[in-house]
Amino acid sequence: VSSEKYQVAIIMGSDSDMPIMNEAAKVLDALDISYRAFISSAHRTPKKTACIVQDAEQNGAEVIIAGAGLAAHLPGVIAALTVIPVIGVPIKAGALNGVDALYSIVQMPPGIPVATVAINGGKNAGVLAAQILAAKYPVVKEHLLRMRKKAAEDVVNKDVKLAQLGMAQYIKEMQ
Ligand code: RP5
Repeated sequence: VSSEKYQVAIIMGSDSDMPIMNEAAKVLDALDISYRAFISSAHRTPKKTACIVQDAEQNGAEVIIAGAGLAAHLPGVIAALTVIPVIGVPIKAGALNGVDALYSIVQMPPGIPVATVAINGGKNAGVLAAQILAAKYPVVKEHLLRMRKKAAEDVVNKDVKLAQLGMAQYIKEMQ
């Protein structure tokens, strides 16, 4: 157990999950939210997973983002060990392309929820974690509102560009 405080724990089942989980980390970085990232597997290192949850509790984590692929039990096992809200990210891997992980993560028994985002939905996991924190931290809420405004402006600007260029030229410029 470390002693550095952080607001969010990001836990992934394998380093192969990292590119997707990094999308969550990027959102937290952009919103100035502190986090610590871990690799641990519900199946391969169950005891280490329990120690990481203990680390998160002791160091003040207020949200946990957990991602795994295949028979993805990591988010559910973590949720069983704590009442810190857990956001689950089903990772696309293997023959079933993430549908196995989605079902494993979303179909939790009553009483032990995991807030499940889309397959490979790392970015939304970061945004949802921030929204949970925004209920307590006004500065996070301000950052989120600014991010939403920018996303809306981007759509408006794209529509203006489409009106100016027409579709054929717009697509050419996208390539
Ligand atoms: C899961 O198995 C991991 O979360 C990962 O998505 C998948 C494959 O793991 P590796 O074989 O790449 O380590 O436990």
